[in-house]
Amino acid sequence: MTTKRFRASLALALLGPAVLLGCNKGASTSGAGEGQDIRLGYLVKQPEEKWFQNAWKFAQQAADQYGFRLYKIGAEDGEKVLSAIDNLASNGAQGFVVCTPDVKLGPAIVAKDNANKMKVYSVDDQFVGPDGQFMDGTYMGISARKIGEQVGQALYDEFKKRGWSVEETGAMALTFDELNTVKERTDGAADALAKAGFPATRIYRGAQRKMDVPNAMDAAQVVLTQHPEVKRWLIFSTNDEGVIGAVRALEGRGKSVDDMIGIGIGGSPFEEFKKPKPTGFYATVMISPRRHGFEATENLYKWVKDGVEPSKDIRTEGILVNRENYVELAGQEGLLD
Ligand code: FCA
Repeated sequence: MTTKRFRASLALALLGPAVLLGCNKGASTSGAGEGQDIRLGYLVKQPEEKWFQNAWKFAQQAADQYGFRLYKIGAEDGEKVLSAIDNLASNGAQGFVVCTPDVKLGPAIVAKDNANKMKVYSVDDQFVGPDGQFMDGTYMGISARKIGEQVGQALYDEFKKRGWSVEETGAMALTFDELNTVKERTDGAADALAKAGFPATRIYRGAQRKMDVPNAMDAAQVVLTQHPEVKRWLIFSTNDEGVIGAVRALEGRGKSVDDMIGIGIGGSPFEEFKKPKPTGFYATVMISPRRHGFEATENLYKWVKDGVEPSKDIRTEGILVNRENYVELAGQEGLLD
């Protein structure tokens, strides 16, 4: 046994009685200082993305409130996730929240947790087993299809409001179908648009390789090159970054705010809303990094400390925000600091 591992085992051994003590006291106790010996991780697949930075911010608030130590780790690929779990174990962590860079890593992550006796709470991207099915485990995700439908309906409403003709309008869907939460979002948006009356045949899909702005720009360029006949665009994607990428690609081709309506998912494009003149980024369905950050970490903390297992599958909701109401609505969520 390495010295590090020995120390980790020692920390766990010392922690045992504290956990039992917490059990006797029940789930509601969280007196200051009680959580001193608890150490948790929060691993994210894309640390440069605002969504994950906000989730970390709120997770840290939970750590400050309950007095546990939080390790925030960027884990962009499989190797980094697995070595991060080993490092957490060496540091005496008892569990972690994770948005995995690849859902197929689920079995490997769970095997490592079991070996290290850590609790794992997956968020956003749900682990998939070797049979292609979701794995049984503790998970908090967004209500992906419903949120996608909100996007599609809002796009249609704005399309009607502007009085655009169907003949000159196309819808661009930038997707990443390998990831279920993302496919559900874009399928939901496409279905809602079609149900509202927009022709499904005028919805054009582009595949992203990664869910960030540069990859969305590339995917958008492909769609735009394939459809030079389209004058005006409705845009939806996996997240805000996807829509911003498409908006920038259209701007690069000389299109203006009057030629596009983009609606994201996330709730972080406030730089777009702050610009003195509106851009093609018309609105976003704001999801809750507070819940995925604070609440998931708080649930994990109580699970470790009191043995209170969280609900296995929590789906969070979204709300549509735009330039007019984001200050109030995002402010209430603590997203403007
Ligand atoms: C996925 C996406 C992120 C965010 C999150 C809730 O992980 O990649 O951008 O939307 O779901």
